Amino acid sequence: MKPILTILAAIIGILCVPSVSAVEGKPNIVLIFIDDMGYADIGPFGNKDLRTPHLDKFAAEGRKFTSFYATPVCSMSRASLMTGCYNVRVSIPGVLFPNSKIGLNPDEITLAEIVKPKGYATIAIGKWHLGHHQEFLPTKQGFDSYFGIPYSNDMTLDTVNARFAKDCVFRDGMTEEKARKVALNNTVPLVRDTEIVEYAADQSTLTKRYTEEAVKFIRAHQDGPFFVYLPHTMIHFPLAASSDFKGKSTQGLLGDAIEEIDWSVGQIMATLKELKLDNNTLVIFTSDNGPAGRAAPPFRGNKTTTWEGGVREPCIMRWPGKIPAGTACEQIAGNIDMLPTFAKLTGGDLPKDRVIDGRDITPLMFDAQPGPVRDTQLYFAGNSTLSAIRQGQWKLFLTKDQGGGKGKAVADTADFTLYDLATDLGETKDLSAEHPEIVAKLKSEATERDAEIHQHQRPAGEHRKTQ
Ligand SMILES: [Ca+2]
Repeated sequence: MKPILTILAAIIGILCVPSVSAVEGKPNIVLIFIDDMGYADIGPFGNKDLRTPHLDKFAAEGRKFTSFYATPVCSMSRASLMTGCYNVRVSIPGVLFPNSKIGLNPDEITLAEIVKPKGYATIAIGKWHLGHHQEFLPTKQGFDSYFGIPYSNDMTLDTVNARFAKDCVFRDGMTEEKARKVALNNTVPLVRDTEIVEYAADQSTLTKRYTEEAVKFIRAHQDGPFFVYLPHTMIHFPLAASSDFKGKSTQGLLGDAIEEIDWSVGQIMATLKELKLDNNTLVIFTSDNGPAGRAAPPFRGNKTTTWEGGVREPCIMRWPGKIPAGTACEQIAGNIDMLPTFAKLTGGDLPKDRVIDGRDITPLMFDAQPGPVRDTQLYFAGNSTLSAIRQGQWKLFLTKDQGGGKGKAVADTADFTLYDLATDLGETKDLSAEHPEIVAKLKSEATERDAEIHQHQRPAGEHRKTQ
């Protein structure tokens, strides 16, 4: 009798276990997205010179992703992150500028629009870079509010379309009249929701102010659920740090800015802990592309390139009790997977009327020894040419120029180069001559996938009028 009772009890037990979401509710999500941070810029990914104690702790309490992909430059990376699609599919080029007439199409479904119908409070704080015109701003893409700069911090003002708030703070002798006359580089507007509240933005205090804004939002929405998207302006050039950090690191302003980012992470973690939100909050930390003008060891290349150094990013995820602490995952993943993953975590609906390229990577987050979720990564260059493809350990370059700006697909298979990322992370040894069958297979796969994306390409949003 006893074994039967035990089995019956086990079956009843299984039937009575409520679903994860019913037990824990919907998790809060904080997504910290750094600009131009390289793989080895922080302690958990090999930096020995800078002090990143909060990120070190973050990694010790969470899981590192060592094959986490973005794209070579800014806007295309944010397009992938927000839509779960390759940038080419949603027609967002490498980088948008203050004179760009396009933005992410308002018809695209963003991360915020996945979670919002599920009751999430949403905010975007930092660099948007998916269209600066009114109709493309974060508040038109599912975010309840926005505070930040609309594009990169080395850019300037759209002098025609700038919309200043009544109480806009003009700094350094600037006036609205002057601002509209001359567009100066490295002077960018600071926007709240849809209006400019400070011009030119004081960049030295942006990391600090973004952090304060995030902490304030978390406190105000502690009953949850909430989604904080925090795409920092740093560490894109021109570098800046507040007086508390300036001159304090061993690597100049770059190190100062990185150490201030680490402080920012610490502030957010401390707030979650204080409010006892730790166990119900997923925190993700990653970057939009490789480092600018610097190396990204152990990889080859950096920002703008499709070498691993340009696109493989540091990434850490932490959710105590859910994500195994102090672990690493080497399976292919990337910011393109966030949308389906967020849908899974929040009970959100994935759009059914369009193709989504990313995959739900929750198994990579939660399983002890996860197998691959997707085995293929496409590497689009800044000019939207398909530059390379990775399947498993093999990466095939389809262009001669990995710089990203000028690379045109080469027609002749003899020009392709093949690297084994399992044994050659630095992409030093071309093995195409040794493995013609792998070259042929990957070429065929890349051609097919590239054609499918172009066939099901969706338009960018077009700015039609001066507002
Ligand atoms: Ca960037």
